Formats: sequence, structure tokens, C-alpha cells
Amino acid sequence: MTQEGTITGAAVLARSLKQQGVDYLFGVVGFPITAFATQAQRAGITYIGMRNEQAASYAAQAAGYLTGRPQAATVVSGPGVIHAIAGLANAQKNCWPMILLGGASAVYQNGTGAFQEEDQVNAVRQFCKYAHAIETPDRIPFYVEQAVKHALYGRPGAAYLDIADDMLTREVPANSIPTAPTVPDAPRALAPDEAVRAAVDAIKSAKNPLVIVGKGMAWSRAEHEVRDFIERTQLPFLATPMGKGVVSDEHPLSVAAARTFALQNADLIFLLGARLNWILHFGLPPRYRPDVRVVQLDVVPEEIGTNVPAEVGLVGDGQAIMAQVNRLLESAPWQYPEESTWRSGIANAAAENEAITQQMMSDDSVPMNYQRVLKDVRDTLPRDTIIVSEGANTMDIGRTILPNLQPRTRLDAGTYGTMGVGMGFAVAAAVTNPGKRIVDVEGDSAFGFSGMEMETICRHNLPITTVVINNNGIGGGVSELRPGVPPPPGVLLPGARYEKIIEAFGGRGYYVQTPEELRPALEAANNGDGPALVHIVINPRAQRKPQQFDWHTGRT
Ligand SMILES: Cc1ncc(C[n+]2csc(CCOP(=O)(O)OP(=O)(O)O)c2C)c(N)n1
Ligand SMILES: [Mg+2]
Repeated sequence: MTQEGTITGAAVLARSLKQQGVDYLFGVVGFPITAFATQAQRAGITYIGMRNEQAASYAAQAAGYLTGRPQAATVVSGPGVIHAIAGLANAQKNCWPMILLGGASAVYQNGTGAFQEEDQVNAVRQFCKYAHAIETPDRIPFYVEQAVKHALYGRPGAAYLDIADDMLTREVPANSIPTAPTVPDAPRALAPDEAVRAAVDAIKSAKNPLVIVGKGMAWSRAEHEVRDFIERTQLPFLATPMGKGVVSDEHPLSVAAARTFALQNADLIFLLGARLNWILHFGLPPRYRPDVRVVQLDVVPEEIGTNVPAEVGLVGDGQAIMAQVNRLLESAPWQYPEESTWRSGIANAAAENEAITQQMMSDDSVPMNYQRVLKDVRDTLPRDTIIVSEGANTMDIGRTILPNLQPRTRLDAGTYGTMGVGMGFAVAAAVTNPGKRIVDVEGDSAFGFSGMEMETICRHNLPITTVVINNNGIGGGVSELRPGVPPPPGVLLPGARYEKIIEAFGGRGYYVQTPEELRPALEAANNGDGPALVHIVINPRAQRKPQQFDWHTGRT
């Protein structure tokens, strides 16, 4: 009980977060944050107790990406903060906003070897845009405002606040707490008109232009403007994995099915909120022409020209700048010609690839391959679903087969390639989208990283269909272990029954080994209420269709 007219630091923190639009808090409670989590619930914040800090920090960043405001995770001192660093690093690499609220041992015990004592601000600094300890309860509103602003503005990322036990429990006169302003949404910076003109002139001068749509455009809610731009110009476009859906994957100008050909032959790329990192093969040969020209839009100037110098840089907000580009095209309309060797080259490459994929999708052999399984996952997707996915082959093949028609409907291992993010992402997608069924497609290894979050999903009765595609290992395994022979490093237990994990928590589990069982199981999973897990056994030797280049290294 607090004395009349006083308030605890924990309550101040909860109210400050709520004021700043933090509506979701994920965490694992214990010393010294349990009372804070309770205060958060009292302040009207949805609290989701997770089973590991990694998953909590992954959930917070996905919730931030989906809602457009930073959401938060709270963890105990020492090991709790250390586990959550996984999420800070992933948020930084993905450019997603999140706030981590780390409990800390009491300030007066600093350096004494206190319970779970750790130099947390220093430990997290490398993985955050902003990291600070709170040194007195009345500065909590200020620090929360700073954390929100740093996570949200410019290139989004992670912010950390360190809150010692005595900062949370101390009672202070309620009227002594100064208020902080509520952080407005990020200012939408425009590019200079000359730069917009130069960008459009460059695009018009290209023979083989290609638009690349990154998740930065999804983050800036630029879908309307990007779609308008594609319609006006009729330019072919390619989405990055989480840029999928900004323009529908089913749009006829999508070159997804001819990705390699389009990248290799483009003479100019218009890079929208996407980085020339490993996912886009650095913009370098052999995946691109050595003379490829780059017109680049990004929210931070330092990104312009990374790995390949940009001919034109447009720095600022994706939505605002694409509106500028469209206004220019409104006054001086231009369209890429309907007939060109570029268009027909793309169409031929796409047809060739689609024929191979179609053939693999219609292969009914038992054990099944990825393509056959993913075809039915695709055909049974609930309307307006959000697709979560992680794994190696499971994720890579799934990305090409499962369509995203709307922005921010794909959450995957992302820029950092982190396994274990999926379960937290699925929880975040479900709680921030009440009434929507989420489909989470997991490799058997990927599922294992955060599999105990199935309890979290069942406790909250979240409408998530988890699909585990099981090839007995990391990128593949064996049909059975050989007695007396140590399992090879990537092998996971043949005969495992992952569907029983959800049954242990009262959820619906389905076990699938044949094409006949597949579709009915997926339909039942999606059409029922609450959580479901469909465990699909596939061939331990199933692979992607033959690839010209290694996805991760770019080597042939
Ligand atoms: C945190 C983390 N640990 C390890 C890895 C290495 N890794 C890459 S993919 C993968 C799992 C792939 O296996 P699975 O999820 O079963 O998908 P599959 O390719 O077998 O379909 C692992 C462990 C990683 N990317 N991230
Ligand atoms: Mg596997």
C-alpha cells in the first residue's frame, strides 16, 4: 500500500509508458520487476508473460513494427537482461522499434556482488540506439519519453532503460512527478525537389529498370504511395522478404518468380527502404551487373551508397518521398513501355521457374517435399492472415510459395537470420490483431528454440496455427538414428511428435505424413477456435529447387 498522495516508481513507469502509446508489455517477472508488471496491467497495458526473455524481446519488437509505436519488454536483472539482448540485437538489425525495461539490483548495492547484479547499461549499449539508467523516480517520465523517441525516430531500433529495485519501490509525492510530453509520430522528412527530379530522370533513362521494395516502406506505411507509383509507371518490382505485400505479391508487375534474372539484368535499381546487404547480395556481381545504377531512398543518410555508390539519394520518409515522386509524375506522366525485351526476358524466366515449382508442388510422393506441403499451406491460408516463418529451407521455400497481399503481413528471421523469433512474433501478431488467425510456419529446428511459448499461446488462447515442417534436422536429417553412432551435428530426433507439445497445454494437435491427410488437417487447424499445431513429416532429404547461387554467401 502506498501512503496517500504518494506513488511508487513502478506506477510512474507504468503510467509513463501508457501515456507514450506503449500498449503491450511482454516479459518474464521476478526480482525486481514483478510489481511493475502488475502496475502496467493497472495502467491498462496488456501484459503477456512469456517463458523466456528472448521470446519476450522478439514479441515486443514485432508488436512495435505492427502497431507503428514502440512496444516493450520487461525482464529481471542480470540473466534476464542478458537473455533479452538477443532481442535488442535483432531489433537493431531489423530496424524495428522496441523498449527493454531491465530490472536492476538496488543502486545502494552497486559493486557489492548483489543478487543478479550486472553492469547492464554497458552490456546492452552495443545493441541499442539509446541506453540509460534511471537515477531517481521523478525522472522516469523524461527517460521514457527519450526511450520512445530514440526507438521510433529516424531508423527505428532498440532502447533500453535500467530500473533499479529502489527506483521501482521508492514512494514519492505524486504531485512532485514532472510530466513529459507525449512523443508525436516521427516527422516525415521530404527530399529536395531537385533530388526527386534527378531520381525520376534516372529511372526514365534506364533500359532495364527494377524497383526493389524493402520493409522500410512497410514500416513507413507507404503502401498507398508505392502502389500508386507502380501503377503510374508500370515498372517491374521485386520485394525483399518483409517488403512483401507493400505491393501485393499477386500484382502482375511482381518479378518474384524471376528474381535472379531480374537482379542480374537490371541496369538501374530504385531501392525503396531496402539495404544492399546480404539479403540483396550487396548489389554486386555476379548477382548484379557491374555497372548497375542505383537510385536509393532511405530514412538515414549514412545508408545511401552502402556497398554500391548511389547515383541519386533520397533521404527521408518513405511515404512522404514517394508522394513527392508521384506528384512529379502527376504533372509529367511517364510509363515504362509495355513491350520491351526486359519485360519479355522477365516473363520467360518466371515461366521457367514456375514450371519447376509447379512440378514439385504436384509431387504426391511420401514422404512429402517442401513444395507439396507449402502448396496446401498456401491454399488454406485464412483471409487477411499474418504469416510468420523461420527455418532455413522451410522459410526460404515458404517465402516463394506463400503470398503476401497486404503490407506487414510477413514476419520472419529477418536481416539477422535469427532462429527462435517466430513464436514471439506470432504471439505479438495475435495480440495486436484481435480476431485474426495467424499462421506460423516453422522448421523443426527453428520451432525448438522457443517451443515452450506454446504454453503462452495456449494460456492466452491465441488463434495461432503453428505449422512445423519436420525434416528431422537443421536443413535436413536422417530417417533413423544408427545405434552406437553419434548423431551428426544437424540431425534432430527422427520420430519426434511435435504435435503432442500443444496437446500438453490443451491445444489441438495434428500429425500429418501423407498428402491425403495434409489439407484436412490444415483446414481443421485454421477453422477451429484457439491455438493449433500441425506437425508435418517430410522427406529428411527434401531440398529447395536447384539454385544458381548460395543464398547466404552469394557464392556459386
Ligand atoms: C539463433 C540462431 N542459431 C542458429 C542458427 C543457425 N541456423 C540457421 S537455420 C537453422 C535451422 C534450420 O532448420 P529448420 O528450422 O528445421 O529448417 P529446415 O531448413 O530444416 O527446413 C539454424 C539452427 C541461426 N540462424 N540462429
Ligand atoms: Mg528442419
